[in-house]
Amino acid sequence: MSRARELFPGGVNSPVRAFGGVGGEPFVAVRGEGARIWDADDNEYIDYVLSWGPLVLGHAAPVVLDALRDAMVRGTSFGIPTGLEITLADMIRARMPHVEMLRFVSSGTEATMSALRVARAATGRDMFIKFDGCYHGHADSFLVKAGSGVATLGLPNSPGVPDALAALTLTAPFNDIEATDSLFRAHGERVAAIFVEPVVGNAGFIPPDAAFLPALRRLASAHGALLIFDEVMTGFRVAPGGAAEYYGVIPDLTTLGKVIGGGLPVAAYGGRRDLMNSVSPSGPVYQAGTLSGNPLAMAAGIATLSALTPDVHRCIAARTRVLVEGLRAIAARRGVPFTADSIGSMFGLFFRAEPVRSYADARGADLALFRRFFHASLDRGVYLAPSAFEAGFMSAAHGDSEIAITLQRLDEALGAARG
Ligand code: KE4
Repeated sequence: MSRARELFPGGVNSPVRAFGGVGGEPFVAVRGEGARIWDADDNEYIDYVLSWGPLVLGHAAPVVLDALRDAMVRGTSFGIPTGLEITLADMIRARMPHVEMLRFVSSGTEATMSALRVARAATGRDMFIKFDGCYHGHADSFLVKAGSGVATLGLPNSPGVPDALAALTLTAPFNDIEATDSLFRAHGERVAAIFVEPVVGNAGFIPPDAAFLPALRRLASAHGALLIFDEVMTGFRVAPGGAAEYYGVIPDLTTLGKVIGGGLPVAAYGGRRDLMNSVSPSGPVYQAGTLSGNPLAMAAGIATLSALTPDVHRCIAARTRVLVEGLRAIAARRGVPFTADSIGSMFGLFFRAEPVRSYADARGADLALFRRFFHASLDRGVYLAPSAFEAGFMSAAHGDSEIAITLQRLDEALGAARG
């Protein structure tokens, strides 16, 4: 890591990888296969980070590798339309019919910044509402009370973001309908959109109250604002059709990423056709990308979504539930204040007795115990997200034996962490 620290800020190419939230040094990954990842000292870990969500089939999934081999011999990039992007777009639309038209980009940040630009252009309004602890990538407007690495490192709003721009970002606590309504009462005619992680994965795992997403839909429509679901993390994880299918709430725009690239750089934004037709070259809202729709990335995404059938999804979701129930039982037997939950193949845990409904609740959990638990788990061969403000992910490669081994190891880890 000393060479890495000489080359990259903090020795990493994305902040949360530096273990700032848990202390110590990150391991250096050299290989992944299925549910497992190995470090440079040949230590093996059962992996619940899975590259922060994309690897829903596990590491080096044979179907993905085969698709990449087939694609790469025909060339790695063209910068001109290919059939692969049409195939992947059709697969996304089949699972999310409300994504009538979309644009592929290469990161979730590009997807969310572009969706916000479309919303501001469509409404002629500059402000938007996001929720404390939600993370939508690192575009300037979103680095206000953001989650994920921003929360992990306890950063204030990032320097370099002009106050004038940050002032256009309004924030409310997640699950707080009243606070959201009062923002509209104060600024309604200036609000272009509500931007939300429909299930929060960047302040730890925080599901919405039953009434929350329907209320956001109602408030956005009532005030002429757009509802934008950031499903970069929840898409094809909380349900085959994402959070929109799971909760039956249809946003105007959706952002996607992670799973749709199967581990290669793919993201997308899309939604109502009338809105997406405003994007260049159909309309005046400019957005572009050299490697957007890259054929290798498209091939990996197609292979991943093809393998992620509803039955496979149900199987992964069921095993995720077994893990969460098992963790709850361990904490109860050991008398540790603990809450854990899962939706589909996404899960999270907090060392706190009461359910976590907001970022403030998440911050109130026992973060010191989480840090000790993280390292005790890693020492026993289980790699959880190195931050209390992240979610966990399961893959099709995590079988019953992986879950059983994980529970046994985490039971011992909790015993050690409690001291
Ligand atoms: P990227 O620009 O990192 O591809 O995507 C940004 C993004 C947008 N929206 C949501 C809901 C996201 O979760 C993310 C990125 N997630 C983090 C993990 N919490 C990526 C990991 C990292 O920052 O290294």
